[in-house]
Amino acid sequence: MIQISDYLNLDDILSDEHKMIRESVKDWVDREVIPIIDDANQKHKSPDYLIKQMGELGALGSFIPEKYGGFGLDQIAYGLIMQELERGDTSIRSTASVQTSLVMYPILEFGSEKQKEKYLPKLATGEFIGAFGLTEPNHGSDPGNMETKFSEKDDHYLLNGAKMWITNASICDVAVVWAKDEQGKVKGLIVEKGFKGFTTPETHKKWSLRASSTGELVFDNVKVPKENLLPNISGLKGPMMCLNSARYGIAWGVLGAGFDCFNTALQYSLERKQFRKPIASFQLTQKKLAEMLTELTAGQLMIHRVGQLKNEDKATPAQISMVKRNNVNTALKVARESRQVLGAMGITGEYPIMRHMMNLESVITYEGTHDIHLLITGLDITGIAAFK
Ligand code: TGC
Ligand code: FAD
Repeated sequence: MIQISDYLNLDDILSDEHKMIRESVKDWVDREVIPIIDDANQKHKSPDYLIKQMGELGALGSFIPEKYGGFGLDQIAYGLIMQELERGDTSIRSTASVQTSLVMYPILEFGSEKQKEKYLPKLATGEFIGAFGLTEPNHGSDPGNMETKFSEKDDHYLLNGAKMWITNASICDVAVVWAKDEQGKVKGLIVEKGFKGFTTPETHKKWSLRASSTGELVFDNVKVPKENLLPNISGLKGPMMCLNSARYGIAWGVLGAGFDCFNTALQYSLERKQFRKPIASFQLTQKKLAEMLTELTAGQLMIHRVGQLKNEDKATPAQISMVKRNNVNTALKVARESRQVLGAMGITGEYPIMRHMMNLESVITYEGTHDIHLLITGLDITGIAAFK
């Protein structure tokens, strides 16, 4: 079977450790994810039992220091893990993204020593499942206007409000929740399953990310112990710093989905005959295949470079926005083109393309929409914010 996923020999600039990590995640995805994932999507059911296996694999908290149960790997390794997971399904990568970049990262960066010791090791093994609450029913692209708030009361805080579209809401043990204090400053709180007044209704009937659980986080006078406030951050830059890390991982991840679509289309086009010839022999099919591989390869080059910058702590939020936007858009276009190459077969669960395509319709919206990322690039170029 022909598989092209490294046209410019980027493997030459990876270390042996990078390649070994990628191969072990790839083997796990082939063994545990591929055989069950179409059924999970068809049945709209998240395969939660895989989360502990991801912990054993090192896919949760890959760049978190070993002393907190993480694996101390670099940013390229994190990206390669995301790429292989999303080759399996976006829902699997989403869980690893949220756990690593949106839950473990803020606890590591902004948490107290006690919080790090309490939560990080259990999040790394998958014993705890995490969620990240920023988006609200009335505030998606403009989280700065959030309405969820907390006030001080004796030895605790009282939290009120609601978050919506939250990955793993209904199965989470801990949620990092962003809310405004009495002075209107955005702060992070760790809310645990079982706190009175904290409910997590599931969102049903999605046509995208059907193997991922999505829901709400609802806070009705929830008493949050004062020790659960993240002490070392104040302001919207807290959640935005988490998003920089998650958006970076997404820009790698979607290439996994994109290459899976491309390789499926390539293989099918070599085997499928019409007019007594393989459809791969027609110029219009070759145009599709050549353009898909060119765009995916350009995306790989971009994210490898941003990964190098990130390893040196030099990647800017705007550079990450550019590559998130570009690579998600590329993967989605590749999925749509690949679907056409397969004709009617492309709409079935026999092949992964339609599933990836539907998933990528979420990815182009979450973690900042396609247009918001364009406006972030526009702001970086001109110095003028066009989104307000
Ligand atoms: P603005 O006035 O520009 O900034 C407010 C403060 O935040 C700082 N900041 C950043 N800091 C670090 N990294 C970034 N990327 C930052 N962006 C902004 C900024 O410097 C400022 O700091 P300070 O100290 O001066 O106060 O904020 P704004 O209200 O104008 O909004 C800007 C905008 C639109 C770019 C931003 O809010 C945005 O990116 N909106 C999109 C929202 C979003 O991405 N939501 C994602 C929710 S989580 C999710 O989708 C998870 S999906 C998970 C999965 O399943 O994989
Ligand atoms: P809106 O902000 O209402 O935008 C609607 C449209 O208006 C978009 O096209 C947008 O680009 C456009 N628009 C908005 N403002 C402007 C402007 N100034 N200029 C030009 N156009 C503009 N959030 C979390 O906090 N945690 C999660 O775990 C999480 N998981 C998610 C999982 C899934 C499956 C999905 C679909 C979403 C998830 N989200 C999560 C929410 C996601 O981050 C938001 O959906 C996203 O930020 C966009 O917000 P919105 O849907 O409210 O769209």
